[in-house]
Amino acid sequence: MSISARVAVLPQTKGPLEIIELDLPEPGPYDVIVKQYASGVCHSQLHQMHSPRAAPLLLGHESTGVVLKTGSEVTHVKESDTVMVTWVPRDAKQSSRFPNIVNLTLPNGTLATSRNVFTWADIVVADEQFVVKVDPNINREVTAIIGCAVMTGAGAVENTAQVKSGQSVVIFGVGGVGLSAVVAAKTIGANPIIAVDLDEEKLKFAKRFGATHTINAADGDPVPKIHALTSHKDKRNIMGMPVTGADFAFDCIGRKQTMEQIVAASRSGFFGAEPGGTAVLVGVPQTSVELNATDILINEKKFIGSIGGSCCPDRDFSKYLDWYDKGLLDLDSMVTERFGLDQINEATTALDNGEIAGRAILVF
Ligand code: PAD
Ligand code: ZN
Repeated sequence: MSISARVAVLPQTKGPLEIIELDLPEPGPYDVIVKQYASGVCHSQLHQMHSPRAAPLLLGHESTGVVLKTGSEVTHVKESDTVMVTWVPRDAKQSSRFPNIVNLTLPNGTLATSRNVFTWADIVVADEQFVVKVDPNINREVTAIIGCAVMTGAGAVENTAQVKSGQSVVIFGVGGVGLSAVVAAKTIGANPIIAVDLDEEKLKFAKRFGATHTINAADGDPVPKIHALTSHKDKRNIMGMPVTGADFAFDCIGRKQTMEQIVAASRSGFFGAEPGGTAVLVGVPQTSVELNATDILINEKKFIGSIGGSCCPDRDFSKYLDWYDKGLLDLDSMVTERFGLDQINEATTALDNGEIAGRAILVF
């Protein structure tokens, strides 16, 4: 018997998301059908909503749920297992198969597409590579944001940048992703941990998660203030000047201005002894960027990207659940708003207006 689901669909032309009831297809050999407990609302979906599209879109890419049905080739989960749905393959190093991208035929015959998964629905179908088995005793709501926000922010710090204890970090943009970067920096023992945002309330909030200093970029250029907080008086750069700047500067926004600021905020090299700092792009850019090539060259700085926090969900999600259990990752505070599926347009509008202090979730 087919399974009926209520799914948020973004029409191809402008307009709000619509909740459409439809019958899900029978799972293909590698598919899993998941009844959902909760899903996060990520800024990446806003980027998709504001971009032109070739077809109606299915959105959302982090959730918790329980398995209802599996395809014939699925072996790592079975009916009634507790799982998380995410958008990074759970063990890409082991699996040579590229995961299926899920599309659904709407009742009017139109094909609605997803980038890989969709989680803004009460029941979803996803490739098994995007379905991670977790302990059945997890908190079923707030842990939904591990599937993107935590993986992306914490993973950027731990996996991509490999920040070490005592190193200095600055994190631009302390929304769901940036706060998770702050938590990982604190857990690793980075110091100082400087949060930069335009919103004073979000900066205060970031201190609760481990930011040691905050800078409101609405008050002027944050870069000189970052340099003032990160000086290495005994080290010299190529110009013979004392070295200042962060070992790692993370952009969890993706605007042209912040992508340029993370390079300027990174420290120069210790001339002849150690290369310069690393600017890590996490926010999804909507423009290209002009890099100061001389600064990168003479100061031996690096500009790198981090996608999905370079995470391996099968390995990393249980670790983040452990951080939550130990009180290191306070998801109960980080999830600041809850909406029902029928309130999806309210949820996305609130995120767009900067009204979500941490991360919003949909609860089914
Ligand atoms: P969010 O809207 O919750 O947070 C963004 C934060 O940036 C807010 O607190 C804003 O106030 C702040 N901000 C905006 N402009 C500035 C500025 N000029 N200077 C300082 N602060 C500013 O978003 P989110 O945390 O859900 O997502 C953040 C970005 O990360 C977004 O671009 C999203 O698409 C991207 C993302 N990337 C990946 C990846 O794999 N790289 C994964 C998930 C999300
Ligand atoms: Zn996301």
